[in-house]
Amino acid sequence: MRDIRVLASSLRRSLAAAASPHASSPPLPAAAQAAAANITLSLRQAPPHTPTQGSPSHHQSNAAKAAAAVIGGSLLLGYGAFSSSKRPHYGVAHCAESAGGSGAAGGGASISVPGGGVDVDKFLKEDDLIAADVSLQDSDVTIYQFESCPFCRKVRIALDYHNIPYNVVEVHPLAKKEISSWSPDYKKVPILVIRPNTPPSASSPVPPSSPDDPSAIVLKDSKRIVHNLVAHEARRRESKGGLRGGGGGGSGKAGQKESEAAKEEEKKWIKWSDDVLVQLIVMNIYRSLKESAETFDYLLTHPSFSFFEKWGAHLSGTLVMWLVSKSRKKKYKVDNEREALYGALNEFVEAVGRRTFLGGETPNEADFNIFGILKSIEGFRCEQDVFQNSKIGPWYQSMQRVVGGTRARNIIARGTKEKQQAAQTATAAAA
Ligand SMILES: N[C@@H](CCC(=O)N[C@@H](CS)C(=O)NCC(=O)O)C(=O)O
Repeated sequence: MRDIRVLASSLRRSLAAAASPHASSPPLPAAAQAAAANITLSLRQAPPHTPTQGSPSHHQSNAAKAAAAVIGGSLLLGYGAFSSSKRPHYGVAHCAESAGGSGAAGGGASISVPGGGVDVDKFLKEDDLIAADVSLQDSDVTIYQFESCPFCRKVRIALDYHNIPYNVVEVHPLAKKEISSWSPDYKKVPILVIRPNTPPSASSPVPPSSPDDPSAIVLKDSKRIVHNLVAHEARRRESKGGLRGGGGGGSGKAGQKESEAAKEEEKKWIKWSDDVLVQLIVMNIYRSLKESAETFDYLLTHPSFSFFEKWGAHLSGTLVMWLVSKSRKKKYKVDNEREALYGALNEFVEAVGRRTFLGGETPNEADFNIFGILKSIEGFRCEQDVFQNSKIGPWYQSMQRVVGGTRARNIIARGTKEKQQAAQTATAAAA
């Protein structure tokens, strides 16, 4: 019931705002009627048009567009989220990727993972997708992302840790126009585009002209991207005579065995991060309409999108992901999503044991993946709860310390300044 009230008030706010972004509004019923008359199922091709501010037709069509965006978006997204396993491409249903593939679920699976989970080996097969002579610190590196996407944060964390400066392009979760022209077949984020040994473009990054653009290395899927970044940087360090980080293992046969065991352990927890942790995060950050709206609030303050793009995606995303969270709970047989999340994190902490990181003295890929996923809920209610109720704090702080600040050149922090400050204070206090 409370959920319905939150959605109703959110919709009311949106319609009222749509009717009157700057000036006085037409009466709501007229706006709603206009909306009903103008509903189209596609948000993608809203014609660019700039009617004179303040004219009644401007207000009416604004309201109509916003409402059409919400309803049309919800239908599209609902379809995207609940249809077959070939789902996808209606993006606010983001981060709802079902586990699929083969192999046993990863370590510490505190929820049962139907279908065996993600086939990690597939993504970890190649580690040389970035040529050895590429200095990422001197290249033009761009991540195409959604701000609250856990998969995207994994990549940003790996870039930050390795001191690789990068640009961020925020992709609109419905239209995805930022990637659709050059990545027609893969419409998920993150995508990392590297222009080797090229000074970064000063303002807006240049997208590759096509997926096969020979001047760019285009990497897809967070696990593959993190794997290649970590392997590439380790090789570069080694070739300069430095130490290879993570993994553990000494010399000789015993050392080899130890390092094989460490690799297996790392792989197991990478798999767990997608099979278990991401699923639990999705269930938690969208568990009520209020928390679901909080997750999409970044859209409302993001300067890249128009008013309609913001509200259309915010409202439809809030609704659809709330429904997705409910269906995930059922599918994974989770009674209490918060308790399941605390339990899962505690299992990971237990596996880390007396080490600083799962990788030992330095983080390994599993540490990056897990930390990235948790970073995606920064400032959210869920993050505060996690710090207060699980044992993840010390490991999290160690990760924060070694990863350091962001190397993104153009990061747009979430929310208004006041909201960001409040979230930072709350997070610092809780941690
Ligand atoms: N296996 C992919 C999953 C990426 C993914 O599902 N990304 C979501 C955002 S959290 C997405 O782009 N969804 C849009 C869609 O499915 O169309 C990875 O690890 O990168």
